[in-house]
Amino acid sequence: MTDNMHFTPDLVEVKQGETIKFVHVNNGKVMHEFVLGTKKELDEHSALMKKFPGMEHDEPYMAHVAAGKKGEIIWNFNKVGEYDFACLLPGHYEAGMVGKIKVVAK
Ligand SMILES: [Cu+2]
Repeated sequence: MTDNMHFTPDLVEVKQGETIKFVHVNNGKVMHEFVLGTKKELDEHSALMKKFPGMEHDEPYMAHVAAGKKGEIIWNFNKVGEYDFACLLPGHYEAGMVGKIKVVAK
């Protein structure tokens, strides 16, 4: 994660049934987060965060990573499809801090 609002890589291909450990390294000077979901879920979540900027949120499908720190999520992908991940901090999502996960049949 970087302050130019980018994830590297921003495309991850996974085989159905695989369990992936994502390790997030924040190379920026501000907080970033990694939230997994469908595009629709992320859009809704982003709107909510704009309404309640101070909202505390922490779920198994997200990691908040302070500047210079590391975060981690372990996720099992049991459904074929396309999913997104994004940093939903206000301004970051809009700036394009998103990536894609393609889950393909094995
Ligand atoms: Cu961010």
